[in-house]
Amino acid sequence: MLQIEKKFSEYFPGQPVIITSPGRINIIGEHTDYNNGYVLPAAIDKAISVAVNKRDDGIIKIYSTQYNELYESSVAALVKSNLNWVNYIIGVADQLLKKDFVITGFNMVVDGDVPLGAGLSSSAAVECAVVFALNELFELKLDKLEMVKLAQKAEHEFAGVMCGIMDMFASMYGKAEYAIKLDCRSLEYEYVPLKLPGHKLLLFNTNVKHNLASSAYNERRAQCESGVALVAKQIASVKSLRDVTAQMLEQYVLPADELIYKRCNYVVQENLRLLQACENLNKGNLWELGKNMFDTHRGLSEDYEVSCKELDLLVSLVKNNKAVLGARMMGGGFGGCTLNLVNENEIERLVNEVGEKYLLQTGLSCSYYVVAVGGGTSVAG
Ligand code: GAF
Repeated sequence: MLQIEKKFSEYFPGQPVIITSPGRINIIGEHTDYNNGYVLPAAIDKAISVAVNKRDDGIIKIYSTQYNELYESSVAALVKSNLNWVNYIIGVADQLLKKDFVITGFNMVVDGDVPLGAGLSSSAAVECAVVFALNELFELKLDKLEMVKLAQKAEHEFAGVMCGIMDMFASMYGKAEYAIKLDCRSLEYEYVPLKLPGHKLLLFNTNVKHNLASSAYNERRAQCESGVALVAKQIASVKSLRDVTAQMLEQYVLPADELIYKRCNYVVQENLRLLQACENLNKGNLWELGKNMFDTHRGLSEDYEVSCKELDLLVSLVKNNKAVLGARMMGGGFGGCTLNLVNENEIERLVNEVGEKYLLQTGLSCSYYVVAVGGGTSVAG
């Protein structure tokens, strides 16, 4: 019996279905998803699981093993909870109800090993697990893309972060050993083999999450939209930064607003960089791929300004290390993890060295994880 099944039987009667949904990394393509650009995420071998069965009395009961808290509400009276973790779950139920699906109540246990607040999308993993579970339980017949969109909307409305589609897409569509090259404009995607002979992807967790994260995220999104509006005044066919070139930015945005120019130029360059990075990955040019990652970090830190001193420190500590091909902050920013492409024989030495220096300079210890790329949301077992 799985651990989560045992927990479920302590709290609820009956047999549950169990769904697991992974966290994600992103090789490159940061802050491009809500600008209709490209991303290159992959699902990881750390996941959120939910065990769930149906009730017929209109009641929802949820127990979180990570928080050791029990939540209860009636389906008819779902409102935002002051238990933050709950909102990612009932936000999904709320979206289903808004689409007129009938949810008669459920019992649920949530568990998982995606580190929370580490920028590995534990929230998207929860949302995908829940929408997948409720789809199974109530036979809603939603396809994967519908579930992804619904999970994203739940995050917008119940968590208040105007996130793009990347995290949910990666969690739902993940495939072992592959990254997903997703075009966020057309939603066409392609699995790209993540062949890194002799190398591994290593995450360093700053173990900080600055408060600014969600307000700054929404602000960056608005700044990109302002840039698009400035270009669209001149070229009506422009709908997003995906339709904008560096030259258009220089011509129409730079004279009007330097800060907006900096933000938009980062996004335009990042899309180009992702295409180069995919080519480098396909050709096995790992040093070049690593260089793309360092360039992305510079852009995120200096132009998009979503990094923080802890992330910058972790990148600078590995920058001239021969064992590290590339490193960058990953995800929304203001904390969480850096992603490092490293020589697999040097990992132990590297983590000791970086850990010591990070502690010395910040007073914090950093955790690390060697990432394996796993499959997407599915029924467990
Ligand atoms: C967060 C968001 F949820 C994603 O949609 C994406 O924008 C990412 O930040 C930055 O690339 O993870």
